[in-house]
Amino acid sequence: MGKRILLMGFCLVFLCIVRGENGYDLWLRYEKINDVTLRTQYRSLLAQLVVGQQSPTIKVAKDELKMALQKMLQMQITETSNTGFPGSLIIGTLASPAIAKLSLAKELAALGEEGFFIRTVSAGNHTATVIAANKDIGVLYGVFRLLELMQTHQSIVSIAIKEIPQVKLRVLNHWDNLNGTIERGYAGGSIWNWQQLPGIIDRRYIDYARANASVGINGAVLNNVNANAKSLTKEYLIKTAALADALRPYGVKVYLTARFSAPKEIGGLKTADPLDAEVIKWWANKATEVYHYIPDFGGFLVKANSEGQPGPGDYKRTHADGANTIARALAPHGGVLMWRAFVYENKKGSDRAKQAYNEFQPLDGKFDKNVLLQPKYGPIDFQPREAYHPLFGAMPKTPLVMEFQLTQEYFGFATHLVYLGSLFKEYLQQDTYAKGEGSTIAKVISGELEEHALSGIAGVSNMGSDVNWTGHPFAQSNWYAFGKFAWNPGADESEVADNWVRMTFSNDQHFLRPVKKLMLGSRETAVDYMTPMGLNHIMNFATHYGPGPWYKDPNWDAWDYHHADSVGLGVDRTATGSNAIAQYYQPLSDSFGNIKTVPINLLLWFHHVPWDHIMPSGDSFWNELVMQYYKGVAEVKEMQLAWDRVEGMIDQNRFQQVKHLLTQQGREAEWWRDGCVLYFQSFSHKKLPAGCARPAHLLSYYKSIPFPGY
Ligand code: GCW
Repeated sequence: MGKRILLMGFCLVFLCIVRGENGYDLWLRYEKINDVTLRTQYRSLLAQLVVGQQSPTIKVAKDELKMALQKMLQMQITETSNTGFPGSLIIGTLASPAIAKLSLAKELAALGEEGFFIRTVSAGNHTATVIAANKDIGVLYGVFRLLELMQTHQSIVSIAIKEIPQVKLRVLNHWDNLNGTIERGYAGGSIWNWQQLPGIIDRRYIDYARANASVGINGAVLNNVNANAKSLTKEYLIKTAALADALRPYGVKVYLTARFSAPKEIGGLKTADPLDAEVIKWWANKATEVYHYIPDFGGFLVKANSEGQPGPGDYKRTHADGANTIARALAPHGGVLMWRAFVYENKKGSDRAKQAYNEFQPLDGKFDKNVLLQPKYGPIDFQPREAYHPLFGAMPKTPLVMEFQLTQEYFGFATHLVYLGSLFKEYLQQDTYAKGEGSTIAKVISGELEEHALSGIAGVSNMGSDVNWTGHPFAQSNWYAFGKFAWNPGADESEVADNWVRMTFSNDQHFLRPVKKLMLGSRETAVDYMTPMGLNHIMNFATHYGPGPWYKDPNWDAWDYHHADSVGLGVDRTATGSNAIAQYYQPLSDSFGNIKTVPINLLLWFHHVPWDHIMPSGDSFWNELVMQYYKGVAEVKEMQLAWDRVEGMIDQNRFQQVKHLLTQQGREAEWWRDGCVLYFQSFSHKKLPAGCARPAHLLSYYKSIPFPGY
C-alpha cells in the first residue's frame, strides 16, 4: 500500500514536471507552493481580506488576489470587514474605513498618485498586512508586488516596502498596423483585432493589461509610428475607446500615433502646414473628438520627417512648430505629445550619429509644456551597443523620453536569447556629466536633473499573437524588465532577472543560478558575435538579421558604418573625423576622443583603428577583434550546455523550445562570426590568431546565404 502511494506520488510529481506549459501565463503563473513552512506562513497571514471600498480597479485587485492565492495556496481568502482578526490583509486607500482607521494619512501623502506601501501593522490585538495607496491603481500595484514576493518565496512575516515610480509615463510602443501585421514584430500578428472591435473584447486584452499592471506599465501606444491616418477616424476612435475601457481598470492609458498629414488625408484640407489656421483648427477639433470617446486618452506619438514620414519640414517649418500645433490641441484635455527624435537623412558623407542632435538641440526651450521629445538610446538605431544618444543631458528645458526596443530587430529577432535588462541598466546608469558628475541618464529622463513635471520612458513592444506572446520564452523577460526599469531606472538587472526566472520557471536554486547567469551574460555574448568593440549596423540591410558588412546600395552602404580599409577599421568621430565627440560633455568628449582612453567596447564607434594597433592587453587590434568574435560563439556553446544541464527541472515544452532556439542561435552566431571575420580579413590581410579555427567556407559562401525563410 505504502509503495503504491509512493508510486502515485512520484507519478504526480513527474506529471507536474513534464506537464506542458505554453508560456501564455507569463510571469503570473502563481505556481502552487509546495514548501510546507512557507505555505503555512502565507496561509496564516492571509486568512482574511479586508476591502472597504469598490471600484473597477479594486475589483481587479481582489480578483487577482483571490485567483493567485487559490493557485499558490489552494485556499480561498474570505472577505470580511473585521480588522481585528489575526491574519488580515487590509487593502485600499483612505476611502476605506479600515485604512482610514490606521492613521496613515501623513505617510500616504508622500506616495503620490501611483505609489504604495505594504506593511505589517498592529490592528487591535493582532498584526495585519496592509497594502495602502492614495489611488486605487496604487493598491493594484501593491497587490501585484505582494504576489511577486510570494511567487519568489519570500517571507511576508514582517514587511515594510514603500514604492513610488520614478518615471511618470511608462509606455509600450506597439508598431502594430491596422491590417494586423507588426513592423519588426517576430511573435505573430497584432493582438489588437480591429475588425472585431469594438464589439468583441478578447481575453488577451485583459491578460495584456494584467501583465502590464504587474510591472507598473501605465500606457500603450496602440499603433505603428509609421502611422495610418485612418486610426484617427471616428470609426477607429470608437474601436480604440473599447480597448481603453478594457485596459482602464489596470491603469493602462491608451495613446495613438498621429500621422502628420492626417489633416489632408482624412480631413480634406489642402495642406498639413502646422502654422496654417485651418490645420490648427483641424487638430483642435480632432483632439476634442478623441477625448469625447476616450476621456482619459493619453496623447499622441509622432514620427515626423523621418524615413519618408510626412512632417513640418515639408512646409519648411521646424519640429517645434509641428509638435506645438498638435500639443496645443491636446493641452486643454490634459494630453501629452511625444515627438520622436529619430530623424536622419540618408545622405552620403554626413555622419548619421550627429544628425538628430544637430536638428533638435537648438530647439531646446521651443517646445510647449506638454511635449516630450523621444530619442532612442543611441544616435543610430537600437544597435546591440551604441554610444548613448548625445541629446540626453543636452536639452535641459525639454523632458526627454528614452526609447528602448524590446522587439529584437537587431538582436536576432525572437530566435536569439538576449536579456535586455543589462542593456537598460547600461544606458540608464550612463553619466552624461551634463551638470557635473552624477548626471545620469536615469536622472535626465526621470526629470530629477531639471525638475521637469513630465517624464517618460518607452519600450517598442516585442509581443504579438503567439501563444507565449513574445516568441522566444526568454523574450518575456524583456517585457518584464522594461516595466521594472521604467518604474525604477536604478533597478538591478540581476535582481530583476532573479525574480523573473523564479516566477516564470522555478524557484529551485539548481535551475535559478545557472539560468540567471546565462541571462546576465547574454547581451554581451550577442554583441561579441555580432558587433564587438563598437561595430554597428553591419547586419543584413533589409531584414537586419544576419551579417551584411559587405552590403552595397546606391543610397546606403554597410561600409558607411564600419569604414574598413587596408589601414584599419572603425569610424573616426574625433576632431580629425566627423567630430561627433564634440556632442558629448567633458570629460566624456575627451575620453571618447582618445584612442587610449575610449572604452574598448566603443573603440570602433569613435575611432578608425589600425589593424596593428596595440591594445592594452599587448595584443594587436586585429587579433583582439577576431578573438572577440570567437569568444561570442564559445559563449553561446556554454549557454547551450548550461541549458542542457537543467533538463527535467521545468516542463518539457518550454525546455525543448529553448533548447532548439539555442541550437539555432549557435549556428547563427557562427554565421555572424565567420562572415564578419572573413570579410574584415579581406582588408587586413592578416592571419587568424592562434587558437581560432579557420571558418568552414569561403567568404563568397557567407555572402550568398539568404535570410532564413526568404
Ligand atoms: O529601426 C528602424 C526600423 C523601422 C522603424 C524605424 C523607427 C518603425 O528599421 O522599421 O520604423 O526604425 O524607429 O521609426
